[in-house]
Amino acid sequence: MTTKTTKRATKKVASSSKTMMNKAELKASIVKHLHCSLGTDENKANNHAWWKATCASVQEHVLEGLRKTQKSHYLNDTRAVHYFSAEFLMGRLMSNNLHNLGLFEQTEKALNELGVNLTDIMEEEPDMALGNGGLGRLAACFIDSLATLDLPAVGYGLHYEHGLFRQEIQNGEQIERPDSWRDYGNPWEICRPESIQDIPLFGYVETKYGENGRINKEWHPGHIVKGLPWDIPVVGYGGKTVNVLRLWQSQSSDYFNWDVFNAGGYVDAQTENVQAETISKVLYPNDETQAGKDLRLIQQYFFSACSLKDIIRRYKRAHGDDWSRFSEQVVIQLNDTHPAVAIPELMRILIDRAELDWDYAWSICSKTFAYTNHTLLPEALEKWPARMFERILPRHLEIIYEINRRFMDEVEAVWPGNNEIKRKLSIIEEGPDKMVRMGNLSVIGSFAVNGVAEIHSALVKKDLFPEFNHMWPSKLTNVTNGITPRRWLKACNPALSQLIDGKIGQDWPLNLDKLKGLAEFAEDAKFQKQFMKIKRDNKVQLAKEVMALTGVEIDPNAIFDVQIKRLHEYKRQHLNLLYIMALYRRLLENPDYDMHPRVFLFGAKAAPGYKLAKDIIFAINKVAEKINNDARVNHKLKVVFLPNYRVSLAEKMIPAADISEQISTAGKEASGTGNMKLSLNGALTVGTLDGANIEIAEEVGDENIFIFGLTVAEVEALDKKGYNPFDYYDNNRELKAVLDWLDSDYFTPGKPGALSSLKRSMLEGGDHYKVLADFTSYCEAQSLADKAYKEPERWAKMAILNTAHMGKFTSDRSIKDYVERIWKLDPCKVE
Ligand code: GPQ
Repeated sequence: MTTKTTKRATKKVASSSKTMMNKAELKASIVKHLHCSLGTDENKANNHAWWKATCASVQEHVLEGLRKTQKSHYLNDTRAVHYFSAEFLMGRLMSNNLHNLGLFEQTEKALNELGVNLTDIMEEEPDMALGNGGLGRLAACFIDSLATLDLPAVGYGLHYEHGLFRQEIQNGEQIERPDSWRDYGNPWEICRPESIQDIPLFGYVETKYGENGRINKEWHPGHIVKGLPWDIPVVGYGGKTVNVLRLWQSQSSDYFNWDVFNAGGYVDAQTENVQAETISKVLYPNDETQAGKDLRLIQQYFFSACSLKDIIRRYKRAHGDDWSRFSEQVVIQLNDTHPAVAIPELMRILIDRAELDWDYAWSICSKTFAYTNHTLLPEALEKWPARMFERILPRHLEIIYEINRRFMDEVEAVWPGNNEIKRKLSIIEEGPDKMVRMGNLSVIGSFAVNGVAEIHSALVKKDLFPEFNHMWPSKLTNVTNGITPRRWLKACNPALSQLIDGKIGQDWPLNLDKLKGLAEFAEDAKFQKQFMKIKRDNKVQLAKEVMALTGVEIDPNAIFDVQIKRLHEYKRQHLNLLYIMALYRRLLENPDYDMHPRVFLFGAKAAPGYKLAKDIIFAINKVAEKINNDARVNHKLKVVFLPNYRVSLAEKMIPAADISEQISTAGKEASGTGNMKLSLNGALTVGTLDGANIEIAEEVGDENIFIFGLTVAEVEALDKKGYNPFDYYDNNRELKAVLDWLDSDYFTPGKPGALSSLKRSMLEGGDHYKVLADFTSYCEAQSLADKAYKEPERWAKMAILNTAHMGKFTSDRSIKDYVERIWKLDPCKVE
């Protein structure tokens, strides 16, 4: 049975490359680009030139696919989803594009014959790091799946000149350096000056009384900035549909309205004079905190307004001024609240420009938008001071007030006379400084709202938006996140992919449920050996990388225990650190302490202004330094902090991981997606019952995952009762000892107290994230993991079953859920 599938799949994958280019043609094309696009030749070319020439050659196919796709979508007048996101964490594109076009092996061979190594030249590509973490990477996985499933879709975002900062570690501390990903050009993107948009900002609103009693509002903007689109083609797996990620760059338009200035529209010309080019200069490196900066709101408005104009231009080309079909053709997904200002912007266009009446405009608008919530953390829920909003977007604030006024009438109808509920649901937060709540605006202005994992969506309904859920019971829903198996297994773990191909056929990247077929080999000794040999080879590879990056030698026979994600207290890297310190103590007290050697690997960036997060990075590095240089223990224990964690580094770490740390406080991690990537690559999770961990546990079975810690309900109960971290500190000798250790100068010789802020946050600070409460249970789970690793067959079986049961977490499934529950889209095949 399996051979049959293999054959069919081989045919499918091969056919896409056959219609493209054979090896000889590829060689000729790459050399042609080396000569004609780069002006160099085979003797002189370095890896960078080869990389660029290869990109140019691949891009020929990509653009052909793009042209055909756009034509198809146009001719079929398709309904399309427009994914609005302030972040797209794309990483590198070469390997992905080659795999999706079915050209990877051919290209590898062609280059080989030219004396060039594909793996080496792929290292030349800078990551497109236009995002912070999970939210941005989710957007990237989603556009991969949308193209793969032949769904008409456009990703819309910002063309940041500088992506997420490059992290250096100096003396254990994080130093931020600018990320200049485009310094030497980006061979994948296409500039589209023909689609430039003008975006107004600032100024004032004039009220005009028209004929037939209609009151018209006219916004006299103070500035206009230009939005220049850059298109990044997004190649679906199989290479048929090529969608577009359209990113806007801001440019000065030299438009300055003297009229407005003279009319007193400027309160303070100085503060309003935002330099146009700065709008798309930098990505805000705050993950899940709200930066109260003018520029951030301007960025959000800028890309939302550019994108809406772009959508409307395309719609009008087919439907003229007939707005009746707009929401049939257009659905806009708001990736968190960052683009929520698109809601009043569409209302403004419909009322002020198209002169529709309010009710009609609102009926269109509220059928167009859908909103994804990615967090329950109160500090991440965006709010803008109304005064600032008014200064930057005066007309939009008026519209928001009107949306709110009408909405308050609806609330009144449901809860007559209940001012408390009104206060809570209002888009405007009352107080000395009125605030605009973007979350409430998003829920009110959208026809669907989703959380990103079952538990998260349940908590969105129960705790975050219970009244909205009461008013519109079917509006709130769940779509569990997913990851693209093309990048996160096929491309990043080629050896494992080939092993899987040989067992179950080659079509699992499109049908991830097929991985279930591996389960029958979970106890097969030969398969276990092959599976674990690949894991070991990947670990050898990573060990080399670790040596090159940090100079630390690690043993591939040790357990590779990996925690990779943004640095945040709720993600609890410091819980991991306390456990490492506890192991260190145990080994010092008892050199024969029984444990399998373990290497703890971290990758994490901290928001530059997040002091404690940076302190945690410092502490990890200082503890690592001490342990790695302590001959008494370092045959059993090593700690590595890999600098500048990013997509391309994740692609090297994930295939080599044995243990996946997913240890957030229950209720705090909306979903997590790294958890899925690691498990897919055969790492076992040590995790809490939080976010998608819960669904991972359901899929792999309790016996193939190490669950520990308080549940959401237990966290709630503890909070209710009153949580006191000293209860744990005073009653656990080991915990007390490691916490006190942080106060000494053991890890920071001559500088006692250099790590004390961690301890303080977990004691006097109240231990907001319950690190101490979960410590004992975490240690127990880790011991169980250690014990399991000492039984190689059992471990191999568990690892295989993790890979086998990740089918649910393909982003193709997430996208199908969105299509079915929210977007109602039809695929459009491209011939
Ligand atoms: N997430 Cl609000 C981010 O990466 N950045 C953010 O600003 C917010 C959420 C993450 C979230 O923490 C993860 O649990 C999710 O898996 C991820 O979004 C994608 O939904």
